[in-house]
Amino acid sequence: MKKIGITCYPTVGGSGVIATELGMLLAEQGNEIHFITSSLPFRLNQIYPKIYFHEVELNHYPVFQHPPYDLALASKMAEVIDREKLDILHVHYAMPHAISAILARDIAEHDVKIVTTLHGTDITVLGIDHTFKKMIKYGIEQSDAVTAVSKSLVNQTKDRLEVNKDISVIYNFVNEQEYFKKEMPFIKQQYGINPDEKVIIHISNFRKVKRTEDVIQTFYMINKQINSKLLLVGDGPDYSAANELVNKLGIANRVLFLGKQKNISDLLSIADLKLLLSEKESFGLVLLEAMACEVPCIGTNVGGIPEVITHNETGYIVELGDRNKAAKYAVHLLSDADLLRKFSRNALAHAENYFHSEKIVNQYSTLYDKVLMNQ
Ligand code: GMT
Repeated sequence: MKKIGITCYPTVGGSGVIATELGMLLAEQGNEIHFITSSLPFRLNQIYPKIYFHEVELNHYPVFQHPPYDLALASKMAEVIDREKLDILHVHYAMPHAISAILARDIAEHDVKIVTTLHGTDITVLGIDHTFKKMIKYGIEQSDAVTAVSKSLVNQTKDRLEVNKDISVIYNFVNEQEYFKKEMPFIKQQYGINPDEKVIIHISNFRKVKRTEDVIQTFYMINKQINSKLLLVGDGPDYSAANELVNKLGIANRVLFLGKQKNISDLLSIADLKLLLSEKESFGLVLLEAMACEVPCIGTNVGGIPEVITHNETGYIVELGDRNKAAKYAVHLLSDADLLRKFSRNALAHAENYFHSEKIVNQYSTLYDKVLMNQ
């Protein structure tokens, strides 16, 4: 049994989900888990006997223009390391979590090992910002072990930050108890989707990097040939621009803006195809969620996406911005029932074979053992 601290952005997309699910599965294996976060991770919505939550409180002192989150986090981490005698502190995101963890390790009296997982945005966005480049490099090099969620992210980290550190690839996973295809014909009905209409889905935080415009323009072309509906799930900065574009193209009766949703696997269960046409994506957890629900995916040849989608087997890969090709592949797949069934089966099999939660959690456990043996 190990005592493991976990820090993540509890409410932020895939990285928060992975960190929380990992904590829950490690607890099921008998480990004691201590979440050190600014709020309760959103998936921790019931009592788990081996899981503890330590809230990082931000006090607003009049002398500070901004409350110092990173320092409050480091201080809470040091307190929990010493009181709970943590063996491992696993932080998600180098910036700022690894930096806070390193400071906490220096402050604490108890010996703790730091494992950092890179999820992408800190390298692909912050890593090119010179203000933070050295800081992120420091966070990575001073960690006891570092993982990244795809090979592509390892290469980008090494190229952009010139880090002198082994970085292991540990892919993302989904909770298979939650992500599986369910029979949900009534959901189609509730949304006014006819049984013979194909459903295409896009799920994201509608940041610029997600290229929502490409998704809508691709759907516009698909819809000319296939009787279909587009579900847009999530919310973010480009949401209203997406709405305007849909109206401009005259397809408002074909596109459903669903905003943020909780039961993503229910929505995936009525989908035939998923589109993720991002310009930056270190993994694309939503692709794996789709595959686990038997939904083939079309994604761009960007970051870790080609490590998740196998071209021509579980979906298709297109060059960034190539909406014509994406639409062509989609029409080809959606108009051939046998091919669609085959791709759906392949998608599930691929998710199970390469990204099964048990396999991935064991990889993290093995890494923790290795780090602890080196002390
Ligand atoms: O993509 C985002 O904006 C959210 C961000 C996050 O913190 O969840 O996603 C990053 O981590 C995910 C989990 O590992 C990956 O699936 C996403 O691809 C990655 N996003 C980017 O690299 C842009």
